[in-house]
Amino acid sequence: MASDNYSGSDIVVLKGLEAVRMRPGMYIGSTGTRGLHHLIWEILDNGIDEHLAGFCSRIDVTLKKDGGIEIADHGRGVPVDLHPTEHIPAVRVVYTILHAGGKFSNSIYKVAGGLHGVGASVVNALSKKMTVEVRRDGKIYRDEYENGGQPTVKLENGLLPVVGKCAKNDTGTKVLFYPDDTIFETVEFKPEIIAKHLKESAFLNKGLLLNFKDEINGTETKYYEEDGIKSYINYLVKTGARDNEGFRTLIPEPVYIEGTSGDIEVEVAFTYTNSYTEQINSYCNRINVVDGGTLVTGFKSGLTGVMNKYARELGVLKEKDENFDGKDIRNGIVAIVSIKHPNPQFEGQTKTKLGNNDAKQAVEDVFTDEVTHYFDKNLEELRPSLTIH
Ligand code: 0RA
Repeated sequence: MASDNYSGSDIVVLKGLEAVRMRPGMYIGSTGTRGLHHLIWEILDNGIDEHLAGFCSRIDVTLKKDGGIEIADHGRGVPVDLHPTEHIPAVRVVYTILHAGGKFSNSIYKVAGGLHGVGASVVNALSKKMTVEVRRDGKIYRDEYENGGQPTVKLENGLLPVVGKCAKNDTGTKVLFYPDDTIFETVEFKPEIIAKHLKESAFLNKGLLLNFKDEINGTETKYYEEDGIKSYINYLVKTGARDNEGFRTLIPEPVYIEGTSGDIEVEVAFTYTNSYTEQINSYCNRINVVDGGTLVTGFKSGLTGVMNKYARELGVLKEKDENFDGKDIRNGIVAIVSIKHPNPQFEGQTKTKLGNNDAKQAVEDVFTDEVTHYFDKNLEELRPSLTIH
């Protein structure tokens, strides 16, 4: 009987998950295609956190023939020991208790805003079936849930039974789930949406291998970007092409800089093209902040300052000349600004704008210092580009 599976905290568990099922939009934005795919990103983010913590270099995403989706990371494996206050296995806490995810995140750069980081239990709440398999210490454990997160595995002294053995160094977490078709308008995952997201994730997480197996169409694709956002710039220039030849870049290779200011990590890559527009893509803790905010303001003021400084040093601007306007300096730029912030404040109606004031200063400082180094080292190569066109 199901009642054997329940402990004292189960009422709280079911109430939390029931709240998600009553108002799914509040947790994942929509019950359409976008919300449906958000479920995948939510589980994937946990594996990426494990990569950021330095324990996972590969994640496999598999679209199953029966419409389910499986995300297998090769990290340490979610802990399976007894949770000190919930009295159920820690892994079951992560997948059934609302907002428990954050406590388990091992990254200091938690994804606290917008629709991200709502936790794996939200995915479970919105699934008709979910299986979590953990490999740790040479043992395999499996927990299973149905109808929105109700556990079906009987615990033994509060713990999950061992269902198999594996090599000691074979560790990780594999999550397979089937979205609930009574909640979503459609439960059909779109391979092209998954592929695009994995490609973007590979650019934003250099050194992480993302393997996508589409069993419905019989294809397998690997996404891996050694050079991270620097390669992303080349990709954006190529795909943003106006004609068959694409935009022409005005410098041989994108400029790439990284550095930290306090506990804020900053990465910027940019190039100049012969287009008349500017494109600045910004990310905080890997989330695309499409409306920019303080991190973009910091980048812009850093760029304006550095460019004017060099224009004067190189004599492009004479003493009597006024400084170049920021807008003119950004003409033709393609840039990516990516930061990691321990306490991001996502603002605006859609939570797609960064509000932290310290992010502006951090980006401006790191950018100015690092680009100054970069220019001093590469000035001969860049000199032809620093003249007025
Ligand atoms: C905290 C501690 C440990 C592992 C994880 C979190 C973890 C969570 C997830 C979620 C998806 N995949 C994951 N992989 C790992 C382990 C700490 C230890 O081994 O000492």
